[in-house]
Amino acid sequence: MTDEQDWSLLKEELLQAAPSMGIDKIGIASADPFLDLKEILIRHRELGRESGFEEPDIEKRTHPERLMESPKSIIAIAVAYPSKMSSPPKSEPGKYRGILSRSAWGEDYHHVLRRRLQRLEEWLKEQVPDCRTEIMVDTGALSDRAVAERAGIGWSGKNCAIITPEYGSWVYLGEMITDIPLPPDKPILDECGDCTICIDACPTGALVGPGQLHAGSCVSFLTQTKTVLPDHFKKKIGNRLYGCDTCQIVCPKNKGKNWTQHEELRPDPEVAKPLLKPMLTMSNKQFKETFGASAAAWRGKKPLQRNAVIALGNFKDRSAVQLLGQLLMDDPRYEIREAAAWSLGEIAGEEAASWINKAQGKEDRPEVLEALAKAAEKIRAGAGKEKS
Ligand code: B12
Ligand code: SF4
Ligand code: SF4
Repeated sequence: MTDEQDWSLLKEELLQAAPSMGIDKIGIASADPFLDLKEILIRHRELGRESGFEEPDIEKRTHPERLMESPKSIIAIAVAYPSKMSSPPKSEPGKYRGILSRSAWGEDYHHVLRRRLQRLEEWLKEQVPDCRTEIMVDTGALSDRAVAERAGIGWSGKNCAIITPEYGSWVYLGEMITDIPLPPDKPILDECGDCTICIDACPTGALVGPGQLHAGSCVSFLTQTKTVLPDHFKKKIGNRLYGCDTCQIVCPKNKGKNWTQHEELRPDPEVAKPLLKPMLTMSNKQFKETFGASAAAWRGKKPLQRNAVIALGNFKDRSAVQLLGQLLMDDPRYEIREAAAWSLGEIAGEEAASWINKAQGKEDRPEVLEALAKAAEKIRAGAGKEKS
């Protein structure tokens, strides 16, 4: 690398080369510390709004120089993904389906973006052989959104998403820190204006203010937990098996935006909207074969199965009672038995009541015993109402 090199020209060439690398948008951020974000992250933590999935070291999150010696710029990329299925299968009684969020359709975006960034890295090293680079997608220490915002990829919406004028918020983000001093871009204008549609539409009120998420109440987070979910959240999950798209679906900036140019990101409808009942009995092998390539697999089989059990309860699917009853009796995971007890209480009827009764004589986990008692009471109260 020499001082005489023309970095503006290299940037121009980089922008021109990006589409051939499968990158939809590219921008440059300076590698200066993210001091405003630091304040935000400290307050976010103090208010107990973190999800626990973030990098815990706030210094690392906000100081690129902690991640690479003498970084000079950060190349931010965005890759657009589909928001619509071309032929979505329909839920029908006895054949109800769950849904994965769009961010988990197609191949896991971590791999897709990493490949794009590796191509970019190869290209850069051809131009500047001794340059240093560090790639990050989601699991890196930096805030991908703060980098993208600074690099002019999009503005930070009230739904927290980075919204690009071209692709809406249906974009994955990634970045590369480098010691090449590429000239930085400017952030773009925030176009949310007076709109509050996303905040009003959030099913759990998790958007506690513009761009402020209480992660613990966000359905996307809840679907990714492995624990017993409070009953009021079980209702809110609906048939979501992984993630939540509500605050993006309602956003007017996403109207008519559906990006299908990347083949590997297109959904297989049977994976993105799978039948619920077969999920209850799937083996580890079947789980890997069906969901293993998706970003929805990172927490393993249990959360998806728990959410499928809950979805059947939300659909009040009578044809699932036998399967749920068997889970209640035999599944070694108490989180699954707890969800099955809840769902049987929602579905109600004599068959459900009989399974609950049977399980009450066998169960020893307090969480499940509590769910069984509530379900039995719910069914009794419902049956009483029907008679009167
Ligand atoms: C932890 C995490 C989660 C957590 C917490 C999300 C959150 N909003 O904090 C959970 C599990 C809930 C989650 C859910 C989702 N996630 Co997520 N998640 C992350 C992760 C790993 C860290 C995010 C983080 O640090 N949050 C803490 C907050 C405080 O910081 P931040 O969001 O990074 O920074 C912004 C805010 O601070 C905001 N802000 C703060 N104060 C204020 C005030 C105002 C007025 C405004 C306007 C903004 C604002 O400005 C910063 C810059 O935009 C990132 C990857 C990464 N390494 O950055 C992906 C990431 C943010 N997730 C992503 C996605 C796609 C999602 C989901 C849409 C998935 C889904 N369909 O279910 C949902 C969206 C939920 C939502 N409304 O945010 C994408 C976002 C892409 C985009 N276009 O914005 C990322 C960047 C992954 C990626 N590489 O593509 N996620
Ligand atoms: S992802 Fe769903 S639950 Fe989370 S903030 Fe958006 S609408 Fe609310
Ligand atoms: S719904 Fe409205 S307020 Fe929310 S992100 Fe979209 S434009 Fe901004």
